[in-house]
Order: sequence, then structure tokens, then C-alpha cells
Amino acid sequence: MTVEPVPESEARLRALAETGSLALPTVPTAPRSLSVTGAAPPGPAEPSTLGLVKFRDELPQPPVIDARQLPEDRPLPICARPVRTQLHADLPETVVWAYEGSIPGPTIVVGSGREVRVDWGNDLVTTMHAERAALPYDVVRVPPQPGGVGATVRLANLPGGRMEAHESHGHDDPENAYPMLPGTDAIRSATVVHLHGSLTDGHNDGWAHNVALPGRWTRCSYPNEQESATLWYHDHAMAVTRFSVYAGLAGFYLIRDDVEDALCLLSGDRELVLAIRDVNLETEPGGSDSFAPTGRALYKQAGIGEGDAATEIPVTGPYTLVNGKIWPTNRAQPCWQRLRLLNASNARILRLALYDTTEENIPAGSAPLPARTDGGFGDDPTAFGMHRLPDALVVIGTDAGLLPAPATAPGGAVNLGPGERMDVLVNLASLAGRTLELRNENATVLRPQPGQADATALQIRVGDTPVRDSFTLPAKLSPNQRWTLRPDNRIVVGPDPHHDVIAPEQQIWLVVAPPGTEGGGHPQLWEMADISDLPPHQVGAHDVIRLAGGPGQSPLVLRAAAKLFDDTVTIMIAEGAWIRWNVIHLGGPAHPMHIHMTSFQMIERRAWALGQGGNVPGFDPATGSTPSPLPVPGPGPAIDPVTGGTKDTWVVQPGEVVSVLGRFGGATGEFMYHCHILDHEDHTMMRPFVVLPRDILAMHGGHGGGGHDGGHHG
Ligand SMILES: [Cu+2]
Repeated sequence: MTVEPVPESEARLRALAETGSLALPTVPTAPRSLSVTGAAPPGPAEPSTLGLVKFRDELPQPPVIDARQLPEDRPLPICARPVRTQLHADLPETVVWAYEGSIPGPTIVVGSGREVRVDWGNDLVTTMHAERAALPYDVVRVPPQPGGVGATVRLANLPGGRMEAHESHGHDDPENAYPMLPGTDAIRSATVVHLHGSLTDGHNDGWAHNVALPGRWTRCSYPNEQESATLWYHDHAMAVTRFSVYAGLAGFYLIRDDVEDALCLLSGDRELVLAIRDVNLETEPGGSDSFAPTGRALYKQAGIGEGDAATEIPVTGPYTLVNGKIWPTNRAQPCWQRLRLLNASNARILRLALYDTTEENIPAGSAPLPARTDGGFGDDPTAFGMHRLPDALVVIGTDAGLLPAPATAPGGAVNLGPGERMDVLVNLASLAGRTLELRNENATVLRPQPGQADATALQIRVGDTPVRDSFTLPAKLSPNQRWTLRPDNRIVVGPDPHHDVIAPEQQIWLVVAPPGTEGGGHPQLWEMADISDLPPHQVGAHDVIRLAGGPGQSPLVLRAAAKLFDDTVTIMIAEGAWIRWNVIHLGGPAHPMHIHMTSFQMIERRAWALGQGGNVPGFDPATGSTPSPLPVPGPGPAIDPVTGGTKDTWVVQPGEVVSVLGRFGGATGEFMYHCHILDHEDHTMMRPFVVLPRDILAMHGGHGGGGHDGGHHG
């Protein structure tokens, strides 16, 4: 990794200084239709209850950079800069931060086994700030409302609003103006890029502290010695990742390999990338009745608590962007299509399902129809549930690679927490002439009232001219080895139960402490030390989690050894070691947990029933402890073929104890693991860990204890 000035950037800055103006480039939107050549207009637009018409824009596809065509010795320059783009055909242009001027950034396609070096440039400067750009939106905090957290969240999810002290407007609009989140006006565009899912050394991994100022670039090497998978790159700057990703800094990175090529999976025009995220927009004064967007995005958070206890609910917005467009539409041929799904939201957990909306008629102004929030249908199954296509989405790959075999999406929907990806096939042959919608069923509604989010993500209009489709769904996909944990705690790698049997070298215990623990407003991520062998009088009364053992076993006693990012490293891993990570979620919101460097499989998921307050009974938030051992948790949701795929991010629900297993081979250095709700990550739900060659680790004794327990063998 090297950090040097960007020559082009300097030249541009000089030109800027000479002319005194720098016109922001406009994003070239590149709608790509799956079937129809020529620029046919979008289909009939549909009114929404949130001030914007649906399906006005064709779904764009970011430009593709095929790094396999590059000379081996040539690095790929990818530069972040501010650009203007229309998030919706009826909106003024919005300034965003974009890699190579595209939202999402260019899709980088690489070949497995062939190294690619990327020069990540930071060119985030503007006329107003020729040295460093301010955020291209305001960050406001909706103060706690009399109606409680729910009322505050509804107000925060109301379209529009603006910052109280905004210049350039002569008149007040106290009803729809909010205080700025302190400090956010001073944030300036320092960035560091993380390639999410990449197996690369620590110094190429986008360590959050290693930010580069505008005018600098950072060279990173990606060996790509991993299987075909959907990766993505995004900003990872310490404490401000939520702001730079919300500004637009994200893009796809696809690894292709011989296995994928031999399967003749769909590519080219029949493979779409879909980066899905939510957003809010600033409006002119005048209240919520007259929705007049100013052309600026808005980061609008619900506040909870005041003074020292003030904090915010992670940001969500009422509009869904797919590849930088609000509620776009796509024309597709009636044949198999491939969708590479990415949840690029800051905080919104998606449950995506396909609907046939051809005959759906929801009168404007009718009551909102709640989406599914509990795995069942909404209140009005005739309007919401009847048109659902439960067998439509066929999952072929998860975060880190192809599945062993295609799997119909469990429950008819694809669950994606922020940071998770899914490789999905859809057979549109039987849906010729139909109009479909990809909807998010989680915490959204149809026909929302202001303060709610709309379920719509993307419309797909299927052509009615039959086409010949030579594609057939393969019965088997990846023959790559998978691993399972036997009841005797030994790992079997590959399909033969007697082959390659090894034991995990180390267990890592993490606790997610609910909001309110020891007076804290945010949920917390604790790294635990195994103190089961300590005499009871040394255990203490705070931050101690006790878990009952099985029959005849003594309890496991864990104590928080680290809570903040800058606390000492306690996780030291020998390169090549198999490690079992256990996440104990004691209450509060679901968290998409992401571990850097390698890929994993979920091997166990157990759960406790939650108590009245939403926490695991027996956990005392006042002391952050369980005075008595928690009982052995019951079985959790079954690990279905999709959840059990190779992954790097999992949504862990309150009450669950989730164990994932992975081999830390092929890279070394210092890495991070964290919650991928970006507000949580920025608020310290992130911790470091170190992977070193075994010989160096042996010489490194005395620091951090070599793991919580010096290696919990077994
Ligand atoms: Cu979280």
C-alpha cells in the first residue's frame, strides 16, 4: 500500500484555482434494458403517497471494468469525486460522492487467482471547498417527541425537512426544520476503501484509521485467490463511514472463476447488479404538505435522550434507491435472469420478495397496507399477499461464493442485512407480459403514510414476445469444499465425513449488549474473556455473562475484556487456524455482524425466548451481567441452505447465539470485525483482531494473551 498525491487531481485543483470554478460533472446514467433495444420510454408511472411518482426512471447499470483485460502490471485507478445526478426524473440534481462518477461505482470484474491492484483516489473537492469537500447533505437530529421513540422515528422518516440554520432561505419553517447533529458540518472528505469479502493482507484491507485526504491515492493489492463471489467496495473511514457511504461511496466487485464459467451461468445483459438502499431528501420550507425537494439528500435521524445521554436511532429513509434511482423500472425478456443483490443501506434490513402486480389495484388514498414483519402475511392478504410469487427467487450464491446447489429462497424471500449479498436467478418465462415488483417486506408498507417507508424497490416489466432460452438451471453449482462441525466438536472439510477432520483451535466469544446496558444509549459489542477457571471471589459483579454447561459440565463464565475499538487487541489468531466465533445477542435490535479477512459457514444457531423488556431473561442491564448462568439456549431457526452458505456477514437476532466457523489462512495483519449497521459501526460496535504467522505469534507472547484463553483447544 502506498499513499501519494493524485497527479490528475492536482492538475484539476490548479485548473480550478485558475478559473475559479469547477463544474461538477453529471453522472452519466446508463439504463440497460434486458431485452428491448432502443430507448423506449418507461411504462406507466404510478403515484406514490410520498410525493414522488414510481417507475419514472429506467434502472441504470454501472459501467463494467473487466480487470481481466488489463495488462497484469497495470493498476486500476478508481477515484472518488463529487458529481451531480438525478435520483429521480422529477427531482432537481443531487450532489453525491461517487467512485468514477457512477452510483454505484463501476462494477469491477476480476478473474479468480489473478491479482489486481487498485489505486483508490480521493478527489472529493468542490468549488466551495477546493481542499476538502463538506458532506453533500445535512445531518439533522429530530429531537425526542412527546409520543416516544415510535413518534420520533415516524417524524424522522417523513419525507423532507431541512436543517434549522440553513442559509439561503429567508423564511422560517420551524415545523419541518431540525437541529444539525453536532460536528457533522465540520466533516471533510477523508476516505479509505474496504473491499468487503476480499481475502487480502491487513494493509490492503481498508483499516479504518488509515484515511487519505483529498488529493491522495492509496494502492491496494487484491490477490483474488478465492472463488467466484459478489464482493463490494465501500468507504470505511473511522467514525464517519455512515456519512460517506450515504453520500454514495459503494460499488460492486465480482470475482469469476472456472467453476462459474463451466456452469454457463448468466452474464452480460442477463446479469444485473442491484445495489439497494434507502434515502431521504431535503425540502424547501412550507411543511410536509408541499413537497418541494431542494435537490439535496438529507441524513435525518431520530434522536433519543438529551444531554450526555443523547444518541440517535440508525438512519433510515422513506425512499428506496436501486443503483442510485428511486423506484426505477426495468424491462426484461421472458427468460431466466440473474440478479446480484446487495443491501447497501446504512441500517435497513431488507426482506425482498417478488410480486406480480399486473392486476394489483391499490386505490390512491386507501389505508396503508402493512408489510410482513413476522414471517406471516400482512393484515390484508388480498392486497399484499395474493400477488406474491413465493417460488420465484432461486438463490445460487451468498456473500462469499456459489451454493453447492440452487435453493428456492426460504419463505419466498431473500433476507439481506446491510453488507450482505445474494446471487439470485429468476425464471421469467412463465411471466411473459406480466408486471412484477421487487418489494421489501420488512418494516415497510404499501401505500405508506408519511413517516412510513414504501415497500417498492424495483419494477420489472416482462416482455410478451417469447424468446428461446438455452439456459437450464444446473442441479449442482459449486463443488468447492464446505465444512461442518461434528457433534464431537471436530471439523469435517469436504463431503467425506471421515476426511480432513480437525478441531477448531480457538473459540471467540462476543456479546451484544442491549441499549440501556449500564446506562449506555447504544447497543454495545463486547469481546469476552473466558474466566471459567477464576476463583469466584475474583469474578466481579459487572460485565460477567454466565452460560450453563451441558449435563455434568460446569458453567462457562465470560467477562468483557474489551468494549471500544481502541481497547487493547485481545484476539490473536495463528495464520491458517480454524476459529469458531460465537455471538451472544442479549437483546435490542438485530445486528448484521461482519468479520473481515475470510469467509465462514454458520455451524450452530440457538436461541432464548426474550423476556418482557425484549432482553434475554436473567440478564441485568444495570450491571451488564447474568448473576446466574443462563440456561442452555434452545434450538434457534434452522440453518437453511442459504443461511448456511459461505458468508462474511449474518444478521443476528436478539436472543440468538450464533456460531460461525472459518479458516484464517492466506493473509495476515490487523483486521476489523463489526456490526454493519453503519451507525453502530461508527459508534464503537467495531473491534480489531490480528492474524500472524504461527512463528511470529509464538514470539509475541505476553501481549493480549494470545486469545482470550490462550487457545481454547477442543
Ligand atoms: Cu448493529
